[in-house]
Amino acid sequence: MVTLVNAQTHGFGARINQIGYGEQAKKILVLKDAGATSVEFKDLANGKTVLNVPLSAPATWEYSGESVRKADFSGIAKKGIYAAYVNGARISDNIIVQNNVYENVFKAALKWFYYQRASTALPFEFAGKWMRAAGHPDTSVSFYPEAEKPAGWKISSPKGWYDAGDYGKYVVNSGISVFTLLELYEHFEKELKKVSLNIPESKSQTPDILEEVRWNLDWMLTMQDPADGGVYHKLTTARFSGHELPEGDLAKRYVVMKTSTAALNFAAVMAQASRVYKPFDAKFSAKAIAAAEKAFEWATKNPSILFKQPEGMNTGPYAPSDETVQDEKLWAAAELYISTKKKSYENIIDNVPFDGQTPWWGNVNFLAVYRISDAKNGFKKDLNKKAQDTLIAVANTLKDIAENSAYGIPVNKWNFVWGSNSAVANNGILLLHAYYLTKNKSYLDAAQRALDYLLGANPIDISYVTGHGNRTPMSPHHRPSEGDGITEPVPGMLVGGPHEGGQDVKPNGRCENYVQKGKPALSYLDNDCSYATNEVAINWNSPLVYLSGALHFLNAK
Ligand code: G3I
Ligand code: 9MR
Repeated sequence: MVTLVNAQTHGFGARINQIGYGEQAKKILVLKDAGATSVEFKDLANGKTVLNVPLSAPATWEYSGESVRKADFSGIAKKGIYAAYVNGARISDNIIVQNNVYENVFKAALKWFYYQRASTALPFEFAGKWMRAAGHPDTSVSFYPEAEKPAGWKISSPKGWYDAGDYGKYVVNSGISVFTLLELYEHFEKELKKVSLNIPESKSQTPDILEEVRWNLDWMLTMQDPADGGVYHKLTTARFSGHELPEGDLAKRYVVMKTSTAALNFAAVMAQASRVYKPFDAKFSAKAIAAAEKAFEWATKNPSILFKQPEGMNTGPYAPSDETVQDEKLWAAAELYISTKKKSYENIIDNVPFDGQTPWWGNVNFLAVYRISDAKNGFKKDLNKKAQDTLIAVANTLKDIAENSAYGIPVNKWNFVWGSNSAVANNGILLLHAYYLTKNKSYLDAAQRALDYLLGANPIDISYVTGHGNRTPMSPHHRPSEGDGITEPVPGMLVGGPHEGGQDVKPNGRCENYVQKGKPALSYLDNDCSYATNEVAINWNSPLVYLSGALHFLNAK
């Protein structure tokens, strides 16, 4: 009788999805090349060999420099726990095959947004041992720099999610983060109506995912100036705080300049929210679309106000160097057209090209492609066709990489930036959109490989999600996890992931130099000093929620 092996402090060598696989999922094992040419899989319940498959010829993965071989064990399609062997020696952790295997990691990733709530205590009943006192009421927020406003100028801007490992609240990053969570609801409404997160609002008639997102939407609404519809870019302290808990961070907080990017991200998600929340709160729905149109109008009058960090402030900019607002304008116009059917919004889309960049906070063009490519949104046939062609063209590039690269992961060289794990997750979401459009399982299989990478099939041999996997990040750059005196970090957080920018490596600084030049996939450090590879963020967790949630629901179909 083979003893079931529990999680080891070290892996067995094979790179697999440490959470497991749905029964019909594509299953790929990656192994550093040591000459083996085949792999045996055993059912750990009875020690019987269930599959023997060949290993591919060795190939070098350009992002880690490793020479590896792949084995496709999709032939194992029966619920169970398995392990892989080469020449009789075990080479893999437990391989779990079961259709609901992603339920826990999906719910933990989504519940994490509750742990990010500002302006409220998180009681034990809902937060367990990561309970904490309230911080940042944000009911009396100044303007930065104060000299630009009348003496005593204040606004009340409570609630919202802390952006990341810091306590700032940022409208631009809220854009793609809120979109992604609400789009998951739009795509799996029936399933999500049954998902309880054990949050204070769980007893309401509104689905928990919508209750959680509402916490941030309510805050976003307070960031709009009722006088002119403009939207403040962020709400933060002047400088990043120390590593105390929210209750201990008492520095003055400010809103700063209105920007075109904030207004357009705001307009897009408020237009989306007006549709999604209408069956549950018609008043909020009406408020959201009015706010959306007002913000879009402000941005039309103020088309190129880009964020500029004020003197003396060092918190997040969310303003890439190559900033344009063309992508935000396209996305906002698309959402507003779907909500209002006003031709004026659709006409804007006629003149804005679709680009092929997978969406991130600095380029949301592809969010418009998702919308316009979906025939049920009612865009003109030529726009719908152009968007579908763009979606399939980019998806084919990613699918080709997943099918033919050494590790078989849909990732490009330019994805290895700060927050690279979110780029992989967003590549997976793009592939799922192509699957929805074509029903071609090869896109689903490629999306599976994106989740496999995040959950263990990577050169670091860890699951990048705290508390979910056999080996996971233990020291993320996340102030509540650093300051709460609890060894285990808050669970369900996707860390930023490897890249070779090394922005957190300073001479005599706390971060050892973890960068391996030319090997971005190896340039990662599980240490809270590394905000460039080991922080957490709402725009990183939201695509993890989408990818793990969608595959969870699709596995059940
Ligand atoms: O767009 C360029 C690309 O063209 C170029 O090839 C690439 C490599 O040089 O750089 C790209 O710009 C990078 C940009 O992210 C987009 O990837 C910048 O170098 C990089 O500095 C920038 O990092 C951002 C970081 O803040 C610093 O501003 C991250 O995306 C962003 O996620 C992160 O966000 C922070 C918030 O400011 C504060 N809260 C925590 C949060 C997560 O760390
Ligand atoms: O904690 C901050 C993190 O959220 C940001 O992503 C990062 C880069 O902007 O900055 C972190 O704050 C550090 C600051 O930049 C430099 N002094 C140390 C701060 C805490 O690590």
